[in-house]
Amino acid sequence: MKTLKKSGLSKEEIIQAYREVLRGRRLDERLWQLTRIGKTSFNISGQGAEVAQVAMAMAFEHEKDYFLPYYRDMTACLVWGMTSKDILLGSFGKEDDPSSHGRMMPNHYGSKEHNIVAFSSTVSTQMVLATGVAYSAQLEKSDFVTLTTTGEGSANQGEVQEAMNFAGVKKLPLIFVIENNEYAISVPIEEQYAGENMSSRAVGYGFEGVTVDGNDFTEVYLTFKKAVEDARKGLGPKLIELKVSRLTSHSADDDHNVYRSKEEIEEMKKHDPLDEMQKQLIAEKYLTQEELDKMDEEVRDEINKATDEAEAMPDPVASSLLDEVYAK
Ligand SMILES: Cc1ncc(C[n+]2csc(CCOP(=O)(O)OP(=O)(O)O)c2C)c(N)n1
Ligand SMILES: [Mg+2]
Repeated sequence: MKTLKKSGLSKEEIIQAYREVLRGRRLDERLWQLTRIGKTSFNISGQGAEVAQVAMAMAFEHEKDYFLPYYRDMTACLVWGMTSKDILLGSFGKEDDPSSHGRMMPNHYGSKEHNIVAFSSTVSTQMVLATGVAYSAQLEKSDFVTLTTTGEGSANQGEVQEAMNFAGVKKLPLIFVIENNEYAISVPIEEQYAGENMSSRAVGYGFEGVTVDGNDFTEVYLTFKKAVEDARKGLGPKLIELKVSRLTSHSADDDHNVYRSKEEIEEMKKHDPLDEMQKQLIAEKYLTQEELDKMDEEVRDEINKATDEAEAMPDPVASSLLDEVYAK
């Protein structure tokens, strides 16, 4: 694994990156608690992918670049500008939920303010939409870059091939990401695809693909930084496969102990990216254990406050049902 220092980021930026990783983890833990005590209906989480998502999102200019995420990308959406309260408003299904005003399922992130385009539950359709967004940058001669993500199972949907083919033909400023966590619900990768990896598919569409260890903050950051620079220069799309883990069940509605062995789960937890980044921060003397503990307290306080505030907000009223659904 590369050192954090090799990322070229300042000490402040690296500490901020870790704070985002921690925020993603603690907020997701809160979302699970809320489903378990019956206050919310659903959660699907990115635990195990936080380091990869922070490093990925940090490589973009959030004021102008566009993001079409998928349901596990909460931590990336936080880096892109959404707040813990925004996420909780969606989870509680409140009127002020920026993603859908409480109309959509939780975890379907969107924010007009932050150039995050809300997506469908039909997996991978965001990839086709993303080609449209990226094509508009080219037609309008704007230099914004578009990022879109999906899972490795969903990457086998037909429209992903259509999206990549069109992006390759038009040399769109678009970065495709596959977050490969080795499961599509209960289906392991051996039953999903026969190639050695997923990034090699890019060659068939005329652009470069790479596979990166999602626990390696620096490697992920530098890979995206170069891809974003190239896309902004007009050099076309890239496919980046992030090898991540899924530390939880698929969602709040299943139990992975049914289809994963105890040993497999224990082994995966030994490589929790949050723990690995903490070790790096200490070894490279960015933070002490005491400072890490203090930050944890601060993040927990922030999430407690955001939970109380979001829960106290008004629910949507029936008379507003069709507001925001159709264009005026
Ligand atoms: C077109 C379509 N088929 C099936 C589903 C049901 N579904 C939701 S998530 C999922 C698994 C996706 O696995 P993967 O792409 O690996 O992403 P992960 O959840 O592992 O991040 C499935 C089959 C769906 N939402 N849309
Ligand atoms: Mg998967």
